Amino acid sequence: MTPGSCSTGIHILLEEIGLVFEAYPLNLLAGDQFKPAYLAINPRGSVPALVREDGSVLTSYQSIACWLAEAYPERRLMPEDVDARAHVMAVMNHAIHTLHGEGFARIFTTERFALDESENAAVLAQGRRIIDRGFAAVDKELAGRHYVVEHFSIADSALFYVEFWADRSGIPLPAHCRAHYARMLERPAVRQVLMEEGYARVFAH
Ligand SMILES: N[C@@H](CCC(=O)N[C@@H](CS)C(=O)NCC(=O)O)C(=O)O
Repeated sequence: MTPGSCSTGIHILLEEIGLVFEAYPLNLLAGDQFKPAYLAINPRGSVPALVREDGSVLTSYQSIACWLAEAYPERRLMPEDVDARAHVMAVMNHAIHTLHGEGFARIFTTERFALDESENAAVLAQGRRIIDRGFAAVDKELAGRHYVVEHFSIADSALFYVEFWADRSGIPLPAHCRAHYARMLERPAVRQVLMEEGYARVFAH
């Protein structure tokens, strides 16, 4: 895991379930994810990765989240209803692929998208457009709801980490996303994770 990264969403799920686990922080800016010791765990060189008790490894947000939901069904991280499950997958993938992978990735790792420095401003603007449109789309789906579906699910922790990035980056969230973010910040597991990851000040506002 890396504090304040997408692994924060998985960290929240682990705390919501109440699992006992050890966290190994990676410094992404220093390139820890490309060191052989980590590539041996996750050849894709990204966080999150989860090493299970039998030593087997799960990588990628979605696979870890889905496995946790299946392995600890009593926690109801996935709804039973088939349509609600499909909606959870749709919103989770939207947060991870569109908002994170296409939007925030352009803000945080501009150099990976720009052919040279002259394109930086255009890439940043494109990232911001994708983020604004992406949140506007989720906002409609959140209208009249406390969470993505009737109760907290694996989609909410994914949506939370991109809302958290918006907050940290000064990107205004539309009303329903803002309310969802505030609701998430009230959850004890979310507060605990942010404290552990060094973001106690988030509660100041
Ligand atoms: N789609 C991936 C996204 C993972 C990802 O992009 N993680 C970022 C941190 S938020 C990362 O490890 N970046 C390191 C790098 O790209 O060098 C997933 O589902 O896990």
